[in-house]
Amino acid sequence: MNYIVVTIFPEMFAPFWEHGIIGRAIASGKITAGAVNPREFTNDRHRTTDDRPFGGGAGMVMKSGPLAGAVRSARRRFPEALTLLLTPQGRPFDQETALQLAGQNALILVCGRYEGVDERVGDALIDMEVSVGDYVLTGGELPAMILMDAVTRLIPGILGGEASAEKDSFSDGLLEHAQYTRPRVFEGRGAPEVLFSGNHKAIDDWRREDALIRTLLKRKDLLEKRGLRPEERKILKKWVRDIERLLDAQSLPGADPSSGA
Ligand code: 9D3
Repeated sequence: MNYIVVTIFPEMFAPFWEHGIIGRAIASGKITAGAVNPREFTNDRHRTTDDRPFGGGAGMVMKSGPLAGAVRSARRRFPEALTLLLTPQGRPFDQETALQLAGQNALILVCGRYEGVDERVGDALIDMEVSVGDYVLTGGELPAMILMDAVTRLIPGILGGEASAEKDSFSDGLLEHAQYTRPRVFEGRGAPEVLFSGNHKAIDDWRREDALIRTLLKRKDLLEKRGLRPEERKILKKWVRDIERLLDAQSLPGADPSSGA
């Protein structure tokens, strides 16, 4: 994968490209990453990248000439690249989009600033518009990093074998089960006994049940979208019955109303 970011703030990307899994992928040559600054494609004394909107109103618009010059320069380097504009009006970015983009050889990520880019630059040069969620940011730079982060870890050979992307919770449509590590008791809180049992089947079963319960409690929308397999429905129904039995048994006595509990 080859990334080229079109941005008036290229310095924002250096720390992102130097660290962690992305940093290692670049160091090993599995991906390349660079930036092109529209400011390099200005001719005026002040190297202006923005201008007032036709029709008036608050804010500024990214000037078409410098932006188009930068995108065309990126395209000359990777003619086969898909050109994406990061914009709040774009298609909501999700794991499926990330997987599709991971199959590309090159991505040009155009970061808007100010109130947005001149519409005609979009029409002439942009293949797809992408948003990272329904909240207002100050520009497309952080969204571009989010996109590169999600896409890069899906490229074959980037993650180590044990943390393979196929095992991701989102690729199965469920949230991940709870995780625990040492110490065995942390500030008075223990961990589920089954995890110390050495019984791998029991541990797998517990993790599947925990993933289902957590998804139901935290992200019902994900379960509704994905549906339940028959055995998963059974697991959740057994969980509900277990809670019912717990409530019916005498182990949870009624509270004393005078205690205020
Ligand atoms: C406050 C300005 N808004 C007009 C009512 C429009 C607007 C323009 C530019 C809002 C945000 C931005 C800057 N954001 C992005 O460039 C951006 C973004 C985002 O804000 N949210 C989610 N995804 C993205 S991708 C790019």
